[in-house]
Amino acid sequence: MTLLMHLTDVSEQEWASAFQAALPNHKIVTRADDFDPKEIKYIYVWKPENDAFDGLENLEVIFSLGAGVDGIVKHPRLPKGVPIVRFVDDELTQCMTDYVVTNVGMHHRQMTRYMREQKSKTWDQYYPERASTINVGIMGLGQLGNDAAQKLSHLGYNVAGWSRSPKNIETIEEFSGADQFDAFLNRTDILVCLLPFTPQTQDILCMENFKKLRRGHLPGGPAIVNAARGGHQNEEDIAVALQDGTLGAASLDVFKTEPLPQASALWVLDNCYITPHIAAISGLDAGIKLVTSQIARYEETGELKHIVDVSRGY
Ligand code: NDP
Ligand code: OXD
Repeated sequence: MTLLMHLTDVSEQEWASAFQAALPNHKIVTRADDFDPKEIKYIYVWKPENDAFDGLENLEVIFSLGAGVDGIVKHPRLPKGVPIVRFVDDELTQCMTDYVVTNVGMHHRQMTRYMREQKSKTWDQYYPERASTINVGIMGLGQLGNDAAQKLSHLGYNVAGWSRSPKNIETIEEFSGADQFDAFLNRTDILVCLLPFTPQTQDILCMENFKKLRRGHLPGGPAIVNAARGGHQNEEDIAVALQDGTLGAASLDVFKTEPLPQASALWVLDNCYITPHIAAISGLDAGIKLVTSQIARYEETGELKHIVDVSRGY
C-alpha cells in the first residue's frame, strides 16, 4: 500500500509529510527514498519524467496533482489500463473564476486604453459600455469553464460556451462541436480558453480563429484570455494580432515554453497581460483531502471519482 510522490517543480517532501500524517497506515515515499518499484500501488504525479512509471508493475491508480492531465495522458510509457484520477476542487475552481472574471473585466473596462493614457498623462473621459453589451465566449464548459460562465453571467455579461457535447445550462447560450465553432466565434468579443490540451484543441488560439471574432463592439478589438495550456496558443500569431489590431488585448497565464523565454515578443507588448501560470493552484490541504478520500473509497468499494477518459485525452 505504498504511495509514491512524483512531483516535478513541486516539493515532494512537503506533500509526502502531509500524506503520511493523513494516511498513517500507508507508506509514503518520494523519488529520493529507497523503495522497491513493485511495492508502489498509487502514484501522485505532476509533470511526469520519462521514467515515471518504469517498474511500477503493481500500480493501481494514478492521481494527478493538476486539473489538467495532458502531461500524463501523452506520457510515452503510460501504463495501459491504470485509471488516472484528476484534481477537481472547489477552491481551485474559485481561483480560476477569480482569474477569468478579473481579466474579462479588465478588457471590458478598456484597461489597455487607460494605461496608455496614463503613460501620456491624458485625461479623456471615455465611458466603457455596460457588461450586458459584451459577448464573452468560453471554450470548455467543464469544471472550470462552467463556473466562470455562471459567475460572468451573474455579473451581467452575455455569456456563451463551447464544448464537445451540449450541456443544457440555462443561463448561457451554448454551442457545441466543430460545426458550431465558427458561429460561437462570430458572436464573441472576449474569448476565454478553458479547454483541456488535446490534439483537437492544439493551437486553437490562432490568427485564423482570431479573425472570426466579432468586431466593432469591444473598442480596441476583441480580446482573448488563456488560462488553460500554452499548447492552445500560437504565440507568433498572438504577437502579430496584438500589433496589427486583429486583437485588442490578450491575457495569457500559460505558454508553450514555461518560463516564457526572454526572447518572446509577448513580453514587451503593452496590450499583453502576462502571468506566470498562477491562475489556479492545487492546494495542499485540498489535495490531501481529495486523494485520501479517493484512496479510502477505492480500498473499501473499488470505486474512484473523476476518472480521465484516456481516449478523449481529458
Ligand atoms: P474539464 O475536463 O472539466 O472540462 C473540459 C471542457 O472542455 C469540457 O466541457 C469539454 O467538453 C471541453 N472540450 C474538450 N475537448 C473539446 C473539443 N475538442 N471541442 C470542444 N470542447 C471540448 O476540464 P477543467 O475545466 O477542469 O480544466 C480545463 C483546463 O484548465 C485543464 O485541462 C488545464 O489545462 C487548465 N488548468 C489551468 C490552470 C492554471 O493555473 N492555468 C489550473 C487548472 C487547470 P465536454 O464537456 O463536452 O466533454
Ligand atoms: C493544473 C494547472 O492543470 O495548475 O492544475 O495547470
